[in-house]
Amino acid sequence: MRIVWTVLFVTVPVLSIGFFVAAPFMNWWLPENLSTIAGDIDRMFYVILAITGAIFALTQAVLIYALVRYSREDTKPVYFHENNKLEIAWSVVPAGILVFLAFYQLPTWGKAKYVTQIEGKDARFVAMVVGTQFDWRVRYVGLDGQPGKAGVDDDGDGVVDNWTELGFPDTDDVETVAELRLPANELVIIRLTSNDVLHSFFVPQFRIKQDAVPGMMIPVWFQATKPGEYELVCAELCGWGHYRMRGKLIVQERDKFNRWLEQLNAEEEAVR
Ligand SMILES: [Cu+2]
Repeated sequence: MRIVWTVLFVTVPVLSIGFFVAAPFMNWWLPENLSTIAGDIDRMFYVILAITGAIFALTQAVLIYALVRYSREDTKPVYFHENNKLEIAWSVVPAGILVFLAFYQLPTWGKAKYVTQIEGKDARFVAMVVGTQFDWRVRYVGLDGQPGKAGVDDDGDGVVDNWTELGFPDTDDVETVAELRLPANELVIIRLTSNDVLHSFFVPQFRIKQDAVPGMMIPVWFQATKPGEYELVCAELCGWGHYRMRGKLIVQERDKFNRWLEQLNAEEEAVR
């Protein structure tokens, strides 16, 4: 029996480390890095992985040393209570690491989340994305580049519609479901909200994950670096149909994107 447990306990860590080492070569590691922010996020990930990895290796080494050194049957255990030096050390060292990480991540967090980062930059508002049980509804600014008909009070409430309200009034804007198209190599802004419960807008290749919150219009910006078709998923358990709340994110060159927008506008115009 002893041998079974020994083999089991040795196999698990050996396999874990084996898979970890093999992962980058087998394409099981991080998805391709396809936005301008992704490099910063990955750097954070690797710094944290290095710290936790080093601590893991150290604690395992101490554990194995103790197992081997004190497993002889003639060793007598020693019991003692409190060890101030040890307790101070294992409180101060992790606290120091956490404080370091808190400051180290600030520039990346700021770049990804603070609106001041894109003020004055050529960032274009492309679409509003509404999480709905269980779909992503996307509404693009139309050919005029403005939400709603530029300067028109779409819903008659005395305010020029700027999409701060939900609802889909009749405008030159176009809509899609479960498909978000964006131009490549441009800093784009989408506004994210939800119709019902919390959802989370997640595009692994762009390292973008942002909650969609009912009643809030949250700006999300990024610059996609490669045209292609990617998966857009909901990363928040939002109800029974959560599993099917996935969409396509299609990144295209600007002229192709504009042509698609024109075509969709013509199609939607025909049924208005
Ligand atoms: Cu969802």
